[in-house]
Amino acid sequence: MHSNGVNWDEPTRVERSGHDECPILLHMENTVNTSTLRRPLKQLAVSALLSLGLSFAAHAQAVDGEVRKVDVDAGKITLKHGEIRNLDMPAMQMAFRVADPAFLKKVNVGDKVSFTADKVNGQFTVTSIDVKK
Ligand SMILES: [Cu+2]
Repeated sequence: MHSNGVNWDEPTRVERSGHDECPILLHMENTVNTSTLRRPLKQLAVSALLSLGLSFAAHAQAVDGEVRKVDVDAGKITLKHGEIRNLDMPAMQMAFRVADPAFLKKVNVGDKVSFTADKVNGQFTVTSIDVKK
């Protein structure tokens, strides 16, 4: 299941062998288990939102985080983050892809950030990020 179900590519493995192994595996399991249970609910929620004329993107909630690593070559950022409710993810440290490579230019290791994340093509992806003053 780990090799087929979820697309963790090679750069991620380097991270996992370091310090992130348990948390990432933990929330991979969570994601697999809850996605089948929650699908009907999500579809209901989507139709409800659409019928109200609200944007579907509005469900991604801003999350506090701290930048731990920026990997421009791999297009990844490692964040220590708080709970991400829209991904059913507890607080942890992990690597994300980024929706826009420009995100990696505007943050530095140690920055406190506010970001949104979603699952894009099966991969946890930062969809917006801002450094907190
Ligand atoms: Cu996480």
